[in-house]
Amino acid sequence: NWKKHMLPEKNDTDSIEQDIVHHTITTLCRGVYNIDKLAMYQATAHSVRDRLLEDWNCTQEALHKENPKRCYYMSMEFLIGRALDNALNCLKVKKNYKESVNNLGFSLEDLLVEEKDAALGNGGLGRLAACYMDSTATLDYPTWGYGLRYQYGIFKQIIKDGYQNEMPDYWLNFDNPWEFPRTDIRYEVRFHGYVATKMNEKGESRMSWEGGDKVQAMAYDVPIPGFDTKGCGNIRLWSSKPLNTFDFDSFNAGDYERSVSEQTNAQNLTSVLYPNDNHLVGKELRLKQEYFFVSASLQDIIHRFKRAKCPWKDFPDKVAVQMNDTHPTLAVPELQRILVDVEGLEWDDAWDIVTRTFAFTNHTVLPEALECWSVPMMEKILPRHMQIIYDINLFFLQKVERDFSPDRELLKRISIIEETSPQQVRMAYLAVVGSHTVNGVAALHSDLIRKNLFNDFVKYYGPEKFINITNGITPRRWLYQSNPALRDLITKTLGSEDWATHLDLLQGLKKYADDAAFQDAWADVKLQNKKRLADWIKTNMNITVNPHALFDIQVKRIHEYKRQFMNILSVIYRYKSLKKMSAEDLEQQVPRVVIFGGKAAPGYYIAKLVIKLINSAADVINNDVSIKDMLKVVFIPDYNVSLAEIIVPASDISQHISTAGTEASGTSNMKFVLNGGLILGTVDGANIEICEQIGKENIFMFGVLADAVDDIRHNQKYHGLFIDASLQVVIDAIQGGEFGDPSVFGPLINTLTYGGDYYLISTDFKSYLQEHTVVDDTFRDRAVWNKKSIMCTAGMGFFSSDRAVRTYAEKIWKLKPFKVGV
Ligand code: 26M
Repeated sequence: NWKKHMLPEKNDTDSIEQDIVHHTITTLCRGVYNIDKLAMYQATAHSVRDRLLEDWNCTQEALHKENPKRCYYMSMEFLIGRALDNALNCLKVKKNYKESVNNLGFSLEDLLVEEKDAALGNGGLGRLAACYMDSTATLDYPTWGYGLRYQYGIFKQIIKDGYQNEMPDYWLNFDNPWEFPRTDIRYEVRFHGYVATKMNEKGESRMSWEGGDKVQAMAYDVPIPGFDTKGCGNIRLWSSKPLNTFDFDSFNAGDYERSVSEQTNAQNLTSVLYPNDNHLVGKELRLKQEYFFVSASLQDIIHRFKRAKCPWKDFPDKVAVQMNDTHPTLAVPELQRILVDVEGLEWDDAWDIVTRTFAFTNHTVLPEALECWSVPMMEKILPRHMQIIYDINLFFLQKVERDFSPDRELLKRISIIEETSPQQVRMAYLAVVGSHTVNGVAALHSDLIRKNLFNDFVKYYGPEKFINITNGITPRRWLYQSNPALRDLITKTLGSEDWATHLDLLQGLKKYADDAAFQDAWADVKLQNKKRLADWIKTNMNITVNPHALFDIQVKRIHEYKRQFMNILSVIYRYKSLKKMSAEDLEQQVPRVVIFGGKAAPGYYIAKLVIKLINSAADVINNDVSIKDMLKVVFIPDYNVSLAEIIVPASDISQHISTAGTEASGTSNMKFVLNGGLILGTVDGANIEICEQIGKENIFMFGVLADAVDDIRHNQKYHGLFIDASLQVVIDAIQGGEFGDPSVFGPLINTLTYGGDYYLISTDFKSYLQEHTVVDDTFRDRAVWNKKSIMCTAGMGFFSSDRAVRTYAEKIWKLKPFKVGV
């Protein structure tokens, strides 16, 4: 009888309108005559989610029946952004929704911006996870994401007096139509306690983790629509809740307040996303979050596995787990613990299952970002896991010694435990030992981790275990959705929108690259997008920028290795040069708008000073009439996914200028080029592969190569640095107070002059300035520029996250698509 009531939703405009009105009255309990934009957004979102849920249920039911191998993408971060526009595009109902919403007296564009970003991530790593979920759904891979449902996402950045201030992002203030609380899916997670010995059913002696404090993990599901498929993916996010047991001891002691406050503590576990990108601060609460996440996810995976009644040895044939960096690495000792202590398997059999299940992606080589946890802290919070990690390490080192080399130095280097005081657990090493495959995220990065970070492991395991899978981005959000004008031009030119799921088809644009009419249409799209951004800047910041100027954009987390400092130094150099020019010369210049955006970790003092310098320079430059609008500087506050969707399509040049060898991949570089923006970049990360794909004549590259960096650092340390005249001019201007009180910037300038210039700004500055001149000269010839821009987009097929995810599925997960009946 159920079946006959399960009628599919209709997508004609009349039915859509009915549904929206229905949700307004019932779900929102609002009278239709006093409904505002927010309520209208919510009603619309609810009606879209109804349509999504049909696909969700269909997919999950089919998966349940067939029980194919599945992959779980474990990530502490998912930087999803807004969902409504994406869902409308995936379901192919946007046109009708537009009309229906119009008929109800609203504009869809107005409603889309009412949605708050789901900002459960810091930057590249979290956004990558979101792109991969889009692709696995679109390609019908049976993949689920697992993550945490933080109540506070990445902080909101406010610029006050030029400085960054942070405000909490309490994003769940209004109802969130894109999550489904699963009140019935709850698991207990233990902390602290002690280890006891027990007899199991077979009469064998086993360790048992007992006592301590328990909290509950409750599931929230976020449906992930695939583009143009009936299949629908899922991200399961865990929220901590107090266990519904009553602490009678406290109660009897009359300590009611304490028993309530313990409940609050339990809830606080998943309150806040740690706002550090590429930097570890070894906080106890963070370690607890990581274990909470891993424990709940594994219990859920095992629960699902057990339903099929397969033997344990088949676990790796049913389950693949991808660890997004080391943050979920506790899953390795946790699965080992469950198999040995709880399920009664022998150590070696369990370890075989563990190492056939997990794979690990490394996202960084920065030493300060590598997770190391102190042994005493781990012993206190996870006593049994600490024992298991010691055992894993012992057996591993014994094997290395026996099968490979008894060299004490090597054994010390390769040990999971670092012999500092206190001892530290090197999570990256634990992840390598517990995984069957390890990958880096761009060719250079994978080479570097094979050569440096994991060199001993490569020698021991052999090179096959360490592979490269270059990152990718979803063309649905990063072109189809965010750049409608370009999307339509491409679709018209190629004759279909198949490129959105087969990005290599963009190659078809190459034959129009010299076509004058096509170039004009192409340039017109770029101009429209620049106007859209200029309007945003005018409305939100009250700064006027000329859309015909060269838009030069650097938006990403603020970090010394990304060298926003070098960028603003070069801007100041340009400003000083403009000021020296005659009126005639000034007129001949290419006008520039330099746009910055990005958050600094709240405790990152130097990064925050960079933001201050950018804003102080902007103040002076933007108000100096003598340079005739030849230069404008804008720091866009609170850069996030939704702003990126407006900013990315509007670049002429985007900058990806990390010190060679420091940026693992970068993914915004791909987004800009896909949208016809040229790159000014260093020979680093995925820039190198972008260059290979689009041709070196279509990218502006400068700076020393990664393999020169160590020697230069060494030389600078012993012989001092060479500060070239152009850089000295800029330093003098700042120290001379041209951009406000110079003492403010003292510590920042010191990173160059007395700090040894670790990121080699003084080394690269001259070639950077030269390449800027090449950019200007190229921009003067509009036909040449337009052709390059077309060739950029046309060559980006490789960087689709569809390609990346397919590679993971084939090389690591051994996973086949699972198509739901149409
Ligand atoms: C770790 C411990 C405690 C708190 C926070 C962290 C942490 C959080 C995020 C550490 C690193 C984090 O992110 C690293 C990251 O985003 N790496 C970037 O990954 C991208 C996707 O692969 C690459 O494109 C970037 O080059 C890389 O910097």
